[in-house]
Amino acid sequence: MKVVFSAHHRLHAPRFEFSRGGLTPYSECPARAEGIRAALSGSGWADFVDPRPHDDGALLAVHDADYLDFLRQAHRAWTAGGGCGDLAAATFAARNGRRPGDCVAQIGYYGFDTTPIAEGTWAAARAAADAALTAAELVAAGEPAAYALCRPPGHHATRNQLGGYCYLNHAAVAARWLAARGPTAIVDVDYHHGNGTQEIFYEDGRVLFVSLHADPAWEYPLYWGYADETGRGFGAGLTHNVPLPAGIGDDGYAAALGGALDVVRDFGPRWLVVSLGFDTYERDPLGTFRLSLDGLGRSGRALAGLGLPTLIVQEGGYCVEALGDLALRFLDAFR
Ligand code: OKP
Ligand code: ZN
Repeated sequence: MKVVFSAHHRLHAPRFEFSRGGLTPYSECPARAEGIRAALSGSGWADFVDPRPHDDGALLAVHDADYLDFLRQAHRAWTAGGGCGDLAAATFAARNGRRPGDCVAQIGYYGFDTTPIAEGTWAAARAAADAALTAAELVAAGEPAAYALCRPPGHHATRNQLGGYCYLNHAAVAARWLAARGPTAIVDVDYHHGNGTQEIFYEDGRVLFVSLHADPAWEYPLYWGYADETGRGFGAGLTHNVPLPAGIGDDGYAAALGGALDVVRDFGPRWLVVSLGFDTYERDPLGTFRLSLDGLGRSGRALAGLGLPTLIVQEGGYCVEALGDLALRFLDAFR
């Protein structure tokens, strides 16, 4: 299987996140992608490919130009103004507030939580978007499946806001590119709701968005992901959210995924994009689900069973020592 990976992810290494009223070490760390890369390198079947550089065209089909400009230069402006370390928001723009000029004000305008911008954030996110686009091109050219080992993740990033460790929405950029070549289904199996992806395609009639996730009534991202969010306009009926209870195990999850995949079959897409998170795993430090390694394998087989050309995009998963095994088990189903 083609695996698209860029070492540029290592340039993105924020030191802290704001959590439970204080600073804690950043969970979305470089060791995550390195663990997956190392496991796949030893697999004998992963065929590593460098991302091809793309211009901003495919990004601009998803994100606002002023948001991309902000991401590109924010850390530079922060440092030039005397800031040190990561740039993070402590104040957020009121919904009707103006677009400010200062970088500290802008991160509270271009974000919905305290996700920081580190020195190498833009380079890493840009390389991850290139990885997802390269993998999409491989699938469009006839590969049955391709895996973009993206880091940072992307599914919380909206058209114009960062959040939840995400800056550019790689799955959305690739899905919009594929959707120009035929109807596209996105299945998001990260533990958290993919609010950015949902927002981007909410009125899009060419893209089905189906997400299984922890109930937003008590879990991040907290304000989106309810079952009654179903799309609007051309996209009416093309958003399908399945909030799940804490503690759900392999059998409960498989049943929910089976129902979600029936929705995909009814839509009849030409392409499948999987937003893949391993934070559903029983030992994940952020999650509350109880999926085993075998449960992740079952999810892989169920998704492969759709029989569609498939782009797999890495999102979350924070049990660093298990990520390699989880990726091997899940991806094995697609080759
Ligand atoms: C990203 B992905 C406070 C708790 C909220 C944000 C979780 C982002 C998950 N630190 N943290 O969907 O795996
Ligand atoms: Zn997640």
